[in-house]
Amino acid sequence: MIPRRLLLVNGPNLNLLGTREPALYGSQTLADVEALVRAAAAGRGFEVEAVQSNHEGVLIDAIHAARLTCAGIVINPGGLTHTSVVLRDALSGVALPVAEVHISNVLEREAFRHHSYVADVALVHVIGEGVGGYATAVDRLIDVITGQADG
Ligand code: CA2
Repeated sequence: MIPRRLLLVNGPNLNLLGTREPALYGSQTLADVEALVRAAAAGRGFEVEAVQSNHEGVLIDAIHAARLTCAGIVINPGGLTHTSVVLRDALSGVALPVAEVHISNVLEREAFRHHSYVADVALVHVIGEGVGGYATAVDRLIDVITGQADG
């Protein structure tokens, strides 16, 4: 039986959401993001466990712990997107379906943000849709988990 639970992972600096840089990241807080994700998941009968950390190892431990308790992972790795082989290895190691989310459109920003170490281990990518993109990612990930995805 697949657990009806998702892990939501937010990487470094995303605890600052809603406090600075509203033009890039909007005015909603991390608590707002977590509430949005819980509501989107609840609408599909899923619970959410949420973690945000500024420490790579904390994120990796949470991903490993999800292996037996969650059916999928929604992750905004923050700046680790562009730097972290170890985060990518953790995601690929647990072999759960992954949705990668970016609030801003990284493809229209600096060149160093164009490459994602997570992109090819994720099945769902939602980029540049603002905070609302997390809800889209939840829906599309649950489609994958429940076998409703059309590819
Ligand atoms: O667009 C995204 O969601 C990013 O993952 C956000 C990261 C950035 O390094 C990625 O390239 C794209 C940065 C998160 C920092 O969040 C802040 C929020 C408010 C104020 C300051 C930082």
